[in-house]
Amino acid sequence: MIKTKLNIEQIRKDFPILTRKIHGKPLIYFDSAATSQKPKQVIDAMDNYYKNSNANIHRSIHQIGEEATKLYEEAHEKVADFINADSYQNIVFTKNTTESLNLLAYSLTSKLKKGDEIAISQMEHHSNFVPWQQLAKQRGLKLKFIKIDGEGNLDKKSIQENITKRTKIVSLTHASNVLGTINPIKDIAKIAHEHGAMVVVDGAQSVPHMPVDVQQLDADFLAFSGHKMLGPTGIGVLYGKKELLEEMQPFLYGGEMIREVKFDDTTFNELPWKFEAGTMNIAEAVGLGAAIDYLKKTGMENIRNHDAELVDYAMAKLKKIDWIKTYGPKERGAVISFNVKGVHAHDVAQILDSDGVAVRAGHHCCMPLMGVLGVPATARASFYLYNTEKEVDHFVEALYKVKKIFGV
Ligand code: 7TS
Repeated sequence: MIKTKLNIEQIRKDFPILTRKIHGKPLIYFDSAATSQKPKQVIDAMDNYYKNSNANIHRSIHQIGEEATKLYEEAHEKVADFINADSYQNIVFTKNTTESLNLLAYSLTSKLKKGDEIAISQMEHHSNFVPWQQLAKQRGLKLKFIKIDGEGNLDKKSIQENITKRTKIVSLTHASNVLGTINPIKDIAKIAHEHGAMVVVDGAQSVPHMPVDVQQLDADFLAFSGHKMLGPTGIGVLYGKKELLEEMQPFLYGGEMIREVKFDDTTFNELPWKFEAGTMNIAEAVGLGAAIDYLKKTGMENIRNHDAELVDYAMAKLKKIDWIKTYGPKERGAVISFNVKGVHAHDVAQILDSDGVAVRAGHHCCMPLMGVLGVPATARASFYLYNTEKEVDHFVEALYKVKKIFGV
């Protein structure tokens, strides 16, 4: 039985899209790991910004220019507070997690030399995989993979084996978008730091769903996306320790990121603006700020508990069905990947959709992990604060339609 402290019916009223019908059925949105829905508070904040305060930032003396700058800078402060960073100077706005991780792979290059090692894991999303793989190829570095065990947790022995004196960067997802695994970042960071390596955390699936404290994790960098945490698309975050960000080369050059430009040289702006070249996504930053207000008001512990209760509730039902296989450990975040025996995940997703249930199917941008699991694809239900036990019941009923149609 769901014991959550959240008033879900009240929360649902804040999300206009949840009143939609899909093929004549109420929308059951189980795809928040791909992108979350947006509450009216976020939509209104952006609308209000465009209607009343739209101007470019950091350059205009006029009133609305100052208002826009204040809103944009406040958004950095809200993010800093949300993840317990020291200050807004640790918070770089990017387009998304992918850009944050690419920024790192590009800007950390000067700290790496031939033969250095980067350790990632078998469960990484392509955005925490391909940038390091390509960097390794270009610079003669070695990319190492921490294995997963039979349950879908990082294998302890493999962690020890793959973090050595040669390791310069350990880059891991905090929560897997396929298995739901929540990785012990704090413990791994300790091992990495003892070996002199930097720790990069992909927080795309953790920051939206649980309290994340960069000091407690001792992460050197943390990347995440606004659109998975009730905010708009087009805004992401790179948190970095100040001394590391100070040492790093800018990723993009141009307007706004400079202090002084002469014909023969340029000095760069202070943090975080050194990494924010050109006109940024101002309205999206305002929207992210409003999303953080919403999450804080709701309480990240409450959201984590709600997710966990829904996952447990759904897993208990799915485990009883012998024609369904689920993937990942018991202790997990807000995702359940599964397959219906003998049916392709895309077919499962299509039949669920005809019943109003939106799930994702495919490799979830984790092709190497699919290879390890020995499947081409999975279907995935992912939950968030607006989902209910009743929706899970409906989802399971819809799975029985898949069974009937495919004669499983
Ligand atoms: N890292 C993880 C763990 C993710 O789940 C995702 C997106 C990303 C990075 C990239 O985020 P982006 O905002 O830059 O695209 N994951 C998913 C998913 O599971 N389904 O769609 C996107």
